[in-house]
Amino acid sequence: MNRQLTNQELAQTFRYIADLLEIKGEVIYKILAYRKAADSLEALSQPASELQRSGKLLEIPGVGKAIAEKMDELLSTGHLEFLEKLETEVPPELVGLLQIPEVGPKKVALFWRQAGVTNLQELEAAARAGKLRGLQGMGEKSEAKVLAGIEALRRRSGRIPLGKAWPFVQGLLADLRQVPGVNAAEMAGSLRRMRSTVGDIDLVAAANDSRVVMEAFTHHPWVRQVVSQGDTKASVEFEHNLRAQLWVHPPERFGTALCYATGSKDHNVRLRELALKQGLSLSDQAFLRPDGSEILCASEQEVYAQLGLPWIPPELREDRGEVQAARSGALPALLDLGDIRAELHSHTTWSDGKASIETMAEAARQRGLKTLVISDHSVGLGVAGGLSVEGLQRQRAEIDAVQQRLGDSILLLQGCEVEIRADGTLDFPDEVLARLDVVTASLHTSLGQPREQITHRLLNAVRNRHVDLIGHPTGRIVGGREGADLDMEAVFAAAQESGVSLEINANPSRLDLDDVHARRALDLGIRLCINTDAHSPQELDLEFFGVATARRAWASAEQVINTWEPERLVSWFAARG
Ligand code: DGT
Ligand code: CA
Ligand code: ZN
Repeated sequence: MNRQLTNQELAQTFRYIADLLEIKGEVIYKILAYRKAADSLEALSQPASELQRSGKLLEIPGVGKAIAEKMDELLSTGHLEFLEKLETEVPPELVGLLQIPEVGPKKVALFWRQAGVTNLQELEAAARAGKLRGLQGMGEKSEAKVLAGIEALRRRSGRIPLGKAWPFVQGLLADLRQVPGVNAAEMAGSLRRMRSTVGDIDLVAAANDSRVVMEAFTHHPWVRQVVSQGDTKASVEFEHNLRAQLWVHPPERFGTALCYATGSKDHNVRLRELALKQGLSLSDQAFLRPDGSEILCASEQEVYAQLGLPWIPPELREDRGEVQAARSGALPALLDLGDIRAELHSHTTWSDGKASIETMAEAARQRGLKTLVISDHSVGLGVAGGLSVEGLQRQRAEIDAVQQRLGDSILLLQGCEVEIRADGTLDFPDEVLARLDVVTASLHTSLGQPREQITHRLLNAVRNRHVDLIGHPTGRIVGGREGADLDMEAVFAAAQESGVSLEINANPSRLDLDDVHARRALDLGIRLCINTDAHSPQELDLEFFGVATARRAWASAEQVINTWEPERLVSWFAARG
């Protein structure tokens, strides 16, 4: 694989080295140097490979001679001798143990050196056999804690957030596409359907000789373990329990294979029912006529056409009425990322954002946006350095100045992400809200309040006539905490009445509203907005995940206010007061 490593991949490698060194017991400043280099790589606006070509790796902040040499070797050869040697000294799977709550590098080293533990299974076995309690500084209690931590880790890593799986798979697919003889390689399964979490990763490749692809896949440098390997299907495991399977089929059958592997299972069942009605059989292996001859479908379009259907976008394939809609020509005209014209929720250095108003505005403009709402936190969210009333006034002056410099290439509006306090009041009085162009109200604190109380609290914000948007309405964190215990039907009813727009927060760790709530809101005629809540220029790219969630909710462009031109947005906000 001679694809250039990305900054992200280099950073991952350096973090991994730092973890191994820490378990090994290396001096701390070396460990910190690798982590610092990883941070710098992630913040770099230019690919490290470009800096390498111009001999400028040392210009990366925090990168000294030793690390620059390693970067150079990684970028040139894809390998690192130092790391390969280190992996023979410290068992690589020990790094995974650092994920266990309250288990740090010192403990891992102890389990390794004194109990011979080299991976999670062995640690669990040792703990269950009572072999940890006798180790230095350990006792029965701390042994039990390790077991509880392992269980917590298992629960947590059951499903992988979309935001982790998606970028990971882009690298994997790019590598597979470079394998000689590979015609196409695509993601399938829940990942292609853009579910907020995925159980495992499904991939489909088209190639006449499957062996070469299988070999490349099972020997990919990220693979930790090959779980199974057959002629047309292989299954592997990466770090952090991430599993992937790859199906390989000849190009003329790629459409059938991709369609099957994309699922969902229930969608496939519907398709098979339709096939049966026509005397056809549709399975993971092939699409067959009654006489047993095969219908070859190179593309998914051909599969659907055989069944008398238009192609159905993967995000809809959940058996939520899409097959029926396809049959009656009633599939929605789904929103596309290209329809998005505005970002209505972003942060700057005026609160906890990382970039200035001007940098954010420039980044938004470069991404083709025509409206950017600057919506820093209000003072109530102390941890985020929120704005006071006086701060808002000074910020308005800076927004005006940046607007002047940028001319009419992009419209900047002053918003504010106003705290909904624990007692349900908003952080600012109405006359302050009235002066803002856009008001977003969000819950960030006391999310554990009982249902009636927290619902009432949110309803107060929904019904305030100055509030335009409700940010990440439930407060859920994907793979983390559940949303607040809200009576969503009451929230929707109030939103319907007040005309407020509910957000799909596009950050993949939120995706809030989720697809099901968003669809319900749309059915009730509530307008949605899809916002990145960007705290840096790069985060503006997260819109993609929000749009995917909206597509899963059957959203059309018209139903999402971010598709509107500046004039229409301005008059809509103005009309709301
Ligand atoms: P996940 O991984 O739990 O997030 O969900 P999926 O949808 O990726 O499901 P997975 O990985 O078990 O299987 C991938 C695809 O393979 C699935 O979307 C449809 C297809 N598939 C798997 N098992 C069956 C089955 O028993 N019947 C049918 N018709 N299709 C199946
Ligand atoms: Ca899957
Ligand atoms: Zn925000």
